[in-house]
Amino acid sequence: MKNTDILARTAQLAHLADSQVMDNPRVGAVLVHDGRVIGEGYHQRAGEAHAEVNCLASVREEDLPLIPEATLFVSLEPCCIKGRTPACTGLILREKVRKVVFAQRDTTDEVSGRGAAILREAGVRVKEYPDFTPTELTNRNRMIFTTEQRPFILLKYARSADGFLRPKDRSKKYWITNDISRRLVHRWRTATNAVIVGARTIIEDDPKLDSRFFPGPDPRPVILDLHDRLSGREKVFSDGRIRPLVFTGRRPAKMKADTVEIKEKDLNKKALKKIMRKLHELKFSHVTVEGGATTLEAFLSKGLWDEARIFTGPARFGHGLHAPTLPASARLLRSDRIGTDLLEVFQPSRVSEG
Ligand code: AOF
Ligand code: ZN
Repeated sequence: MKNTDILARTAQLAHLADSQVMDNPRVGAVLVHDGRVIGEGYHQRAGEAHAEVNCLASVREEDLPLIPEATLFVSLEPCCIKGRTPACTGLILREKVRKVVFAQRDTTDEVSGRGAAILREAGVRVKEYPDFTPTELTNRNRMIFTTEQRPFILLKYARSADGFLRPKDRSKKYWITNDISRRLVHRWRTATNAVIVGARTIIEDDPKLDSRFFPGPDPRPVILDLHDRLSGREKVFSDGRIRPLVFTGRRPAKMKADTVEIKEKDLNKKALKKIMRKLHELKFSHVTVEGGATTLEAFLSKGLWDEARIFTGPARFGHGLHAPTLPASARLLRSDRIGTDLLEVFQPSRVSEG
């Protein structure tokens, strides 16, 4: 097997990680002895084991003596600093791995090139493939997080067949999408760090904003309550498994949540900047804005979005609250039928890949 074929497997493994890696890169590792894979692993969660650690931990007892004769393939240069976890170079030397093949250099200053140098100085044979860049390793979340100092922003909403977010008569119960779409949304929620909504959505829909219809972690509810309208008795504060984060003008706010004071009374540039700074500080590399109209419009009008997923259900409301419109320059990436619903995925016109 060619080295790049095995690196392709490390990339596949890296790709299994979701946004729980937070600001860390996605990384996969494979240990090969004499053409046979004896270990595999990937980095799953910020602050937890790196790919190399999980890979070496997966080696079966009877294969342990083979480690010094095996080659460790990693999609990223092994780290040489003690971050939230110990340095992988230390582990590699301790386990007496003598051959390492990796694809990309770590972009972290203290690691870039040094991880490889430390291994070489200790007598490990190291081979790099900097030109190996399969799509699984392109990590837009991380790129946006590091270059723009904000998370990747996904917009998600559902509209009626005639373009409304909700009917005029709010007393009537209404539902736009079907159960499969709803489960899909919960699945997406397991792969995002936060679900952002305006206070009005909390008051009118009283959602829990969790991912109970799909196995996986819940996102953190982030609520924009610039007009201090929440009472603290809404479901998201009592039923939720994750403590919400509320941006509010009131301080201290009486609710079971962490609060960030915000003076602006509407979602202008300054307010959005403050919100982004906080999300970046929390190391959120992926967030989802789920509504309502005002909140979605604010992000859209400032061009602050990276992808939009829009459901269109079969119901017609006739009158109501209009769904936001994407700029004419938005590009349709995909369009899928989900039973009675249509799901369309858009990107802003210019998207840098990375
Ligand atoms: C690796 N293997 O699987 C990952 C690496 O704070 P920590 O402990 O997670 O360490 C962060 C550093 O490790 C940083 O340089 C980041 O780019 C790198 N991530 N390194 O050897 C892995 N996820
Ligand atoms: Zn590491």
